[in-house]
Amino acid sequence: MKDFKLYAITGEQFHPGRTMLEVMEEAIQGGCDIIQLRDKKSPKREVLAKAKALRELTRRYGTTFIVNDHIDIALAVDADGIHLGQDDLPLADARKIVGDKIIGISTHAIEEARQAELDGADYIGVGPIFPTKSKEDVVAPVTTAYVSQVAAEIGIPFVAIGGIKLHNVDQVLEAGATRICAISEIVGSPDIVGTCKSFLAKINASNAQL
Ligand code: TZP
Ligand code: MG
Repeated sequence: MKDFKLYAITGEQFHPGRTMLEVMEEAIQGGCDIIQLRDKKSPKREVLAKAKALRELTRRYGTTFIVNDHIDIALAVDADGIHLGQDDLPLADARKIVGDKIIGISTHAIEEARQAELDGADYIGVGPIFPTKSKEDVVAPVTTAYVSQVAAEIGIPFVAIGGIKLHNVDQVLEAGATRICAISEIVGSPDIVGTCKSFLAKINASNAQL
């Protein structure tokens, strides 16, 4: 897959009064190189409509587009990939369906990271690093110690997620992350472009030291 540094996920509850499309377009303009549609509440047809619109937007900008949970929707709109959790379809079965599309897997412990790499995941999510209100099925924060473990051991790309803000991202980067994912800090920002640029400046500065 094309490498990436800043990964934004939709979270419509964080921007009342603004449309998802305008918010995600600003995230792209700020430099996010992956956009994920994550909608666990809407009826499937509405998720499909959002996926179609986001596919159109991301195509226009050449931005990678990932759909959370719904493999069928990802295929229907020709998304670049899917993101799956530990309770979704197993990777080997998902791979049979999506072929060479990107498959990302959420992991919360090193055993899950090792398994995802073994099974052929294209990237893994590592989190939640810090407490977060953006995820309903609350998992205890994995802390930056898990980031360091993954950085030391895992060969495929990984992205840190969960409670990451401009004020705490340096800790995550210092622990070994080179890619950052956020929902609320990006889509809930009054200055999305500025927030993304600040994230990228920190990521780039940290990665330049490697
Ligand atoms: N997976 C692990 S933490 C999380 C997801 C989807 C939510 C991240 O949201 P935020 O607002 O950046 O904490
Ligand atoms: Mg899922």
